[in-house]
Amino acid sequence: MTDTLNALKEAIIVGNAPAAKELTEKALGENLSAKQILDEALIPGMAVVGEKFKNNEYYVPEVLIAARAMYSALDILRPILSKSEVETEGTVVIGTVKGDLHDIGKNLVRMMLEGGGFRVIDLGVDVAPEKFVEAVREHNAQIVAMSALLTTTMPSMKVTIDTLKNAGMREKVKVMVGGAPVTQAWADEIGADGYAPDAASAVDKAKELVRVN
Ligand code: B1M
Repeated sequence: MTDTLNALKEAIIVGNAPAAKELTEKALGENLSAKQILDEALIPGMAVVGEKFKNNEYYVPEVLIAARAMYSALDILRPILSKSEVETEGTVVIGTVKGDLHDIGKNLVRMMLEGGGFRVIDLGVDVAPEKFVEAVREHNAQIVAMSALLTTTMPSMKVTIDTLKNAGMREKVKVMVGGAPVTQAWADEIGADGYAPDAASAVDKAKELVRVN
């Protein structure tokens, strides 16, 4: 890893937003790709924050400050990651499920999907099953993408699938799920069409799903 990426990772860990912004610009100036900056500095930085939170070295305020630093870097990378050179692959409705306020991973997936050529309708966080269904109908989406970070909110994914079924729309849309506690086994159990462990593979999975539509 380069010195700049190392320093950027550190800026995320300590929650220094101005430094994160400056170092992201510096890394781009050194011709590092947006994806490399994301994969080698931002995501590993947030992973350290997660570990510290888990070990009670960090509490909620420190985590929020780190997340703010991550966003100040992401704001710079977003237009680059989202720059699409291909025709729209399809429309994806994305959101974090009901009861869940975590959105950093979901936002990364959204950005990568946009970068991969999808039109993305982002419903935000704490999205009720009915809202997903409404948005799929309104935007004629090919994929509904749900993120969950809490084991307690994962069941809302299944409720959303059931709500799609009850609305007679299950056959019209592919369902993709992800988030730290989500697994392929969970996706199979609830009858989702696809699972992706990270933002980059979410794009591959979404492309695969629209191809078999
Ligand atoms: Co929360 N939190 N949190 N938190 N938080 C976790 C998730 C936790 C694992 C921490 C811990 O205890 N070790 C734990 C969950 C335990 C569990 O259920 N098993 C937890 C808890 C308990 C809580 C609260 C209940 C704490 C409390 O209040 N007591 C509370 C719940 C609030 C709520 O949602 N109702 C809470 C609150 C918060 C903050 C608000 C402080 C903040 C969120 C800020 C925000 O998102 N705007 C926060 C954070 C930041 C975390 C940790 C530290 C980091 C999460 C993160 O952003 N990771 C997290 C610990 C951890 O994960 N190590 C933790 C970085 C992000 C890039 O990764 O989101 O996994 P991730 O996304 C990845 C992949 O999962 C995947 O791609 C992404 C990029 O590669 N992916 C998908 C994600 N969605 C996808 C969808 C796809 C495909 C792939 O297809 C549709």
